[in-house]
Amino acid sequence: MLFLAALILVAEIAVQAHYTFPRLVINNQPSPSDWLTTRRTKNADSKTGIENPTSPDIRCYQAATAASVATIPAGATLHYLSTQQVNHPGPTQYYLARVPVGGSVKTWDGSGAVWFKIGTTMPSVDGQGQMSWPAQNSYQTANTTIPVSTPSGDYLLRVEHIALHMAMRAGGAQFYLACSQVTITGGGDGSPGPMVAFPGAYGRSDPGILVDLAKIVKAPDTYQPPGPAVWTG
Ligand SMILES: [Cu+2]
Repeated sequence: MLFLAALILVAEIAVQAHYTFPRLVINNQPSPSDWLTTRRTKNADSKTGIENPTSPDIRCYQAATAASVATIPAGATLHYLSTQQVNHPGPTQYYLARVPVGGSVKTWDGSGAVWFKIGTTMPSVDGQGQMSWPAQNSYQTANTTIPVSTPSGDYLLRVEHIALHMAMRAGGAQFYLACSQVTITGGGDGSPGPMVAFPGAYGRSDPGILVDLAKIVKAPDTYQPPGPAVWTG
């Protein structure tokens, strides 16, 4: 009986596999160490996700600011390394928020309606009816691109993966996220938007957060990622 209980516990831990994103990878060049340009998250050790999308933690899940700032050329492709396999089904999304005049990317908290979305992902379903999401089950997040017309300057970059395996009940979706301190160089004169605030962008009952994947698997194009439309530049 004890043996069986231990087996079940091991199975649950193996299935849970929560994750964090401590390293930004820019044009295939990973940051040399964890939490160097990415702000250490409260779940750095526990790996626990956020289940309340209106919590203040939904912005950056931040425990501390980071020592350094990453330089990203506009047009660059990026992703994050993950501490565990990103095994849960769900979208990966990226946001940017420009540091206001007089602020510092090393200290600014990202408050206000200042965030715009630059990337999201959608599911696909194969001939056997198996659903998958970009980068699912790999040790990194899906790629995104910094639009070439993004104005040069200092930004917070926010990555999130939304785990939807429990999302058929309210409060069941899990948010895994982090923010990095970045300087975008060689940018353009685009006008990013629409702008949203975190918290504020998401509600518990948004169609992409309270969602039954058994329905999405029959019509993957109907999935609606939460938050604003992607700004493509
Ligand atoms: Cu998990």
